[in-house]
Amino acid sequence: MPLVRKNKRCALCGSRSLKEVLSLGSLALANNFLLKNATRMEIKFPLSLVFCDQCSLVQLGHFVDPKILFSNYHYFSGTSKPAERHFKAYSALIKRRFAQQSRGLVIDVGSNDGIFLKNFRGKAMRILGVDPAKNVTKYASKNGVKTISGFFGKKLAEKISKAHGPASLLTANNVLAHTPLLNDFIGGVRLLLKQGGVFVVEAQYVGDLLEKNEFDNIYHEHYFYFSLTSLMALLARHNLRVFDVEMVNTQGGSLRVYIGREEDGRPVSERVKRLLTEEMTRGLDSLKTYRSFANQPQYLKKWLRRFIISLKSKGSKIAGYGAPAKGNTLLQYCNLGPMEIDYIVDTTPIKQGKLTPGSHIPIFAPGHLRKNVPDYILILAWNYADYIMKKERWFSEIGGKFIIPNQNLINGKFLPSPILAIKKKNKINTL
Ligand code: DWN
Repeated sequence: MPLVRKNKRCALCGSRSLKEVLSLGSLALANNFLLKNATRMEIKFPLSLVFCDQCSLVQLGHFVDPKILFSNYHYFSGTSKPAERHFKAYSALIKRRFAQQSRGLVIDVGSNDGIFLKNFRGKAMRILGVDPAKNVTKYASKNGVKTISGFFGKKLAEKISKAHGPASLLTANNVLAHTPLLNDFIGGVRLLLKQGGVFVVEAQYVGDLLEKNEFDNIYHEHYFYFSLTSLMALLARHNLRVFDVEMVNTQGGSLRVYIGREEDGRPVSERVKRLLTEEMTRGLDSLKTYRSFANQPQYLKKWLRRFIISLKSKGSKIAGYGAPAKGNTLLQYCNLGPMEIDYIVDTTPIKQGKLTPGSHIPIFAPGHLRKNVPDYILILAWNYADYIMKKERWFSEIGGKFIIPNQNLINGKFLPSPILAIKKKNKINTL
């Protein structure tokens, strides 16, 4: 695959009828953190969304080669305590609801550092991770999770089935959006899933992206932005049936979708029917809906830039909290660099000492914050804002202020200026 290619045919249904929805310009890769002397070689790639009016799948206008994105990866799920908690609760729910399947071969595709699978360890359980990022999966073995390195698809599924047998429980958490060969991936799932087996997918929800203006969740790793409608269109092509769905609040709002083989005939829950109806009502199957979202990002860009620059003009020091991939879309799109954001702190060792992609802001370990106390903290990992503001409440107690970038949008209406969040007695007040 070339470094980057224009997406000319829908990755789900093959239609050429892809309509541009929005463009965020050309940005550096969101997880390509730089050593200080490497800024000159940095490449930027076009970042835009297109909509397939045949199957309603929202997808990127250009696909960057996944080998560049995922072979040496900077994202370790285990560096976020709330993520640890989420996957522990999620695995407990799965073990309760699908006890029999959890006693068979459990495979997690995109298993990262084993944060989810490690909760399935136990004498009767056979667990197997699959992930292409060798620099991350070596940490999985420390979690007692055996991992096969590689990009999942039919070929690897066949190999795994031959060596380990079919999977009774297959999961893919924040993975489906990251694999450009969607049909090969789901074809591999179909091949590997045992009769009566269950496939569970967690994926960021395009409905939340639109409603909460979470445009910073758009970056080159996320080739696709799923609705239940588009996900079901994909699964139906492989005789797989969604039998239940729930909304979860990770990553700004995600779908958790429960899937079985068509011939197993699992009854479809009311929640599936309700969400499909809601998506029709909201027009998630119509180009107009996405086109009307297109001007939201620039609105937030205008306010956030103006707000941050006004603070800097008064001599304020501003630190970023967390160096998430989403933060690198936000910073680049809003043109915020080291002149505006003095530094960023992040718990991920591999990110510390480097610069953020595109915006080139220095990243330090969390301890740097107390030695260089800022006036404001811009929470770039806003999906963990409550946890972060609680953990760093010393900062608001000394009069520091948190800025949560995407909470300007309250019930679909923009506040006249970015929200200044001060946690007082667990209530966010705006100034
Ligand atoms: O889809 C994806 C999600 C699941 O994870 C991947 N494409 C890449 C990645 O996206 P992200 O980087 O936006 O994910 P997070 O989980 O929002 O990243 C949080 C970042 O913030 C991490 O670098 C860890 C850091 N962090 C921190 O420094 N202090 C997080 C917490 C909770 C903290 O207290």
